[in-house]
Formats: sequence, structure tokens, C-alpha cells
Amino acid sequence: MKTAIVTGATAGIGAATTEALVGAGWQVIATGRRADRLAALTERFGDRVHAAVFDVRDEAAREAALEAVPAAFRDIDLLVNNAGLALGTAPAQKADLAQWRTMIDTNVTALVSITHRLLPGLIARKGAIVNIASVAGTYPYSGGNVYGGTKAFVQQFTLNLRSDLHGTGVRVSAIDPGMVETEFTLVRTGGDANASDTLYAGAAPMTADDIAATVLWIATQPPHLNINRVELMPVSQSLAGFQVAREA
Ligand code: NDP
Ligand code: 8X3
Repeated sequence: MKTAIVTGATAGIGAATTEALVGAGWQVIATGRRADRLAALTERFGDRVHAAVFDVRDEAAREAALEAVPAAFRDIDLLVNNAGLALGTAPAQKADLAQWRTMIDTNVTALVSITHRLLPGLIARKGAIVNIASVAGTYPYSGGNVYGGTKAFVQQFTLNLRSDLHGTGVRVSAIDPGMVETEFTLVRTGGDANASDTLYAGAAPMTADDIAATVLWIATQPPHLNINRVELMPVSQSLAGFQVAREA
């Protein structure tokens, strides 16, 4: 049986990815801070899921949780770097520096730390890495500032990992989703359910299952085939051009 580790499995894309992988016959190390959500996964999927409760930014907790992974889950074939968040929608000049740091610590520093920790095993097993980036890493929008910056990092880190892992057999992919209805906007707005509902209302956004299916598709390609990058958007979302500021 193949083994995956999915960071941020307590909600949204990570929870759906865990379900998709288990449904396809994998076992999954599911991680996140909310122990109750992970317990619900282990209740549902039994010994196919190992719950690893830790904050990805906490080096000691992260290491302890990875050290505590049971022997049956230690041979990891797939790392899904999914845990991440956006905080705030204010323009840079009005943004909260602490929120910027949290995004960098979570979306960049923690992601590279987990990748670095698991790389030797992934190389030994000719495994795969799927990084969840975002369209925000490619296309700018007002208020996207540091969030988009972290996702651009994830995109480029993915490509550079591919270069470094040349000849190892390890596959590395990035997925760039546009709007997916999850807890993402609730988190971004500090718990504003109305803002979250309003954003998604009538927009037919993508679902976490849509992205999970893409992760599974990437993970089940034959060993000679690397999906470099997949960008997805709901049909209702598209790009609009430049803005011009004029003197009054
Ligand atoms: P959710 O808010 O629904 O899920 C985010 C997950 O990340 C949760 O499981 C959360 O777990 C985990 N997480 C966040 N911070 C930490 C932390 N410090 N330590 C451990 N786990 C953490 O959002 P999504 O499912 O939408 O987001 C998943 C990924 O997809 C993110 O990287 C996001 O940037 C990306 N993405 C989302 C899009 C969208 O429109 N929804 C579009 C493009 C990309 P817990 O809180 O329990 O710790
Ligand atoms: C999330 C997509 O457009 O809200 O990464 O930044 S967006």
C-alpha cells in the first residue's frame, strides 16, 4: 500500500485529498493543528489514516510528530504540501506585518522545512511531491501582496526542486487553483462568515474535491511522467487587465 502525507488535512483541499487518496487505496498521514478534525478522519478511515497533530511552523512539534509516525506509515511515497493560508485583503501600505510574517512562516518556511525533512526518504522511494500553490502566485491582484508572493515562491521552488532532483526519479508538481470554496476566506477575513458566503454565492466556485481529484490524478501517473504544473479556475472566474490611476 502506498503512503502519503497531506499537510493541512483538517479542512478544505487537504481533507478532500485525504479522502480521495484513501478511496484510491492509499494510507495517509494527515496533519493539522485541529486534533478533533483529525480524530474524525481516523474514526472514518480507521488504520488507513495516521493523525499527526502539529503546527507546521513549530519546528520542535513538527519533528516530534514526524518522529512519532508509526512504522507502518514511515515509507512515504507522496508529500502533498497543502497547509497554507491567506490573511487579510488590505493593500500593502495598510497591511498588518504580523499577518505577512504568518503567511511567510506557513506557506514558505514550513513548506520548505517539511520538504527538506522528507526528501531523503522520497528519493530512496522514488516518490513524488505535489505542492499546492495558487493562481495568486502568477497573476497580481490588489490585496494579494504577500500571499501571492508566497505562492510564487512555491511555484518556483517546485520547478527548482525538479532541476535538483533530476535523475532521482522523484516527481514534483505544482497545482495552481483559482477560487475554491473552503474555509480559506473564513480564515482570510478573520472568521467573517458573511464575507465568505458572499464571495462564493452564485459563483459556482471549484470544490475541494475538484482539487483533490487533480492531486490524485498527478499522483497516479506512470513513473516516467511528470506533471509540472496544473492551473485551474472555475468557469465563473477569469482575468481582467491593467488598472490606470489618473490625476483628478
Ligand atoms: P482551508 O482553510 O480550508 O484549509 C487550510 C488547511 O491548512 C487546514 O487544514 C489548516 O489546518 C492548515 N493550516 C493552516 N495553517 C497551519 C499551521 N500553522 N499548521 C498546520 N496546519 C495549518 O483552506 P484551503 O483548503 O482552501 O487551503 C489549502 C491550500 O490551498 C492553501 O495552501 C491555500 O493557500 C491553497 N489555495 C486555496 C485556494 C482557495 O481558493 N481556497 C486557491 C488556491 C490555493 P489547521 O487550521 O487545523 O491547522
Ligand atoms: C487563493 C486564490 O484568488 O483568492 O489562492 O488568491 S485567490
